[in-house]
Amino acid sequence: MPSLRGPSDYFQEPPRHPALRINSKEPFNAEPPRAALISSYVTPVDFFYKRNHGPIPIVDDIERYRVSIDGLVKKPIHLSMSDIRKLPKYNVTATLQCAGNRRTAMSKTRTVKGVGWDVAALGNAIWGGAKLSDVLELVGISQLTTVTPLGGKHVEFISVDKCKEENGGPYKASIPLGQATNPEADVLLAYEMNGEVLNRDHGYPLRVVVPGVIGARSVKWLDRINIIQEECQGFFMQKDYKMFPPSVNWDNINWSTRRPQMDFPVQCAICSLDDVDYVKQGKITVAGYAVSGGGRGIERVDISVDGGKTWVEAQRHQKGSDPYVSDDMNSDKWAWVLFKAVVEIPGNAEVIAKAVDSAANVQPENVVDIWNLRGILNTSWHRVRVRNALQIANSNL
Ligand SMILES: Nc1nc2c(c(=O)[nH]1)N[C@H]1C(S)=C(S)[C@@H](COP(=O)(O)O)O[C@H]1N2
Ligand SMILES: [Mo]
Repeated sequence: MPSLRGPSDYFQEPPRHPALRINSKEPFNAEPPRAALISSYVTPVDFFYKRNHGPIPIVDDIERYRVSIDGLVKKPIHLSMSDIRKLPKYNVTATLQCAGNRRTAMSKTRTVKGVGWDVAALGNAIWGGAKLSDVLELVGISQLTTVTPLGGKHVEFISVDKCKEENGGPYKASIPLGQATNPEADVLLAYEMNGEVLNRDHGYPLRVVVPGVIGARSVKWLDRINIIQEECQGFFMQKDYKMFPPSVNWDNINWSTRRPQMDFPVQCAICSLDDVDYVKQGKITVAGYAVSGGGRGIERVDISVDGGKTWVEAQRHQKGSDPYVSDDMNSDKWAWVLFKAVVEIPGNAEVIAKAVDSAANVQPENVVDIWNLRGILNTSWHRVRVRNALQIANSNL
């Protein structure tokens, strides 16, 4: 069995890159600087955001590590890492995004509860592992099953970590059985990230990756897969990561009225500029990422330098240059695209980016319209202010 530590034990955290911006130390929550995030199409593990709800567990005896699959199945089993490695291995390029990405900007209109994130609580990695649909076949659940003979309709993932929100119990989440058994949904039990063994921060030895869905459902440090009738009743499914309307506050909230958030909506952010940035008058490069959930690709990204009156279309980074976007949309349907536009800055300006996905969904214009008390899914148009460096310099004379 993995050795477990208590919720206040943060004395054996793994080493982390010093360039990460730390939003909370215990539990460790950090994101890379904006510019570093878009310096490569595949995010290096060191720069990949880290989102935890407790200390990083230590699974030190890999030979004895087992994942159990039980619940509403006829024959529960225990799988070792070598059992999982024997299954066909898939490499899926998928962007993982925390539902809290861009929360800090949302809290500026009205206070929200949650870890403050800038625009980099996401990353794009090549996840290597077994498909959950293949794993479930080992317990007699065939592809595209939505309900098992024993009434199982959801697949719950239970971790080995310990979180205060679960009163010291493990982090957990679930997805519908139909998604878990659909090979096209590409849900993985991943043991590799960017071709390397998954590291402790990201879920060593095994994590779930649910492409196109908010990061909260991609459970790290997997201990158990439980086939259940109703969706997981854990804190992070029922009392967190739900999208409420702007009228709901902490006095009138009724958690059971909403579903747990799954797919994330269309999102983009400018990463080549900080808010506020000082630039010389003239042409500047506006670059960033765009991504949508549910396997919807990005159709285009629009850039404005006049508050949204006029727009120009951004280019995707070309294949062959680094970073690139695959021509084969199918293989990268879960991944972000990196965009770039060269625009003329009139002086002091607000630079705006908004993305459109393959279903023609567009980001909302204003953050107030999607404000919610947990501060999730801030996908409003991304705005950064630029100031004319020369004007500022002259005014100081
Ligand atoms: N066991 C466990 N899994 C977890 C979490 C956690 O705290 N414990 N955090 C979730 C959240 S909210 C996100 S956004 C992603 C972050 O994954 P990363 O740290 O690999 O970027 O992991 C998810 N899986
Ligand atoms: Mo998250």
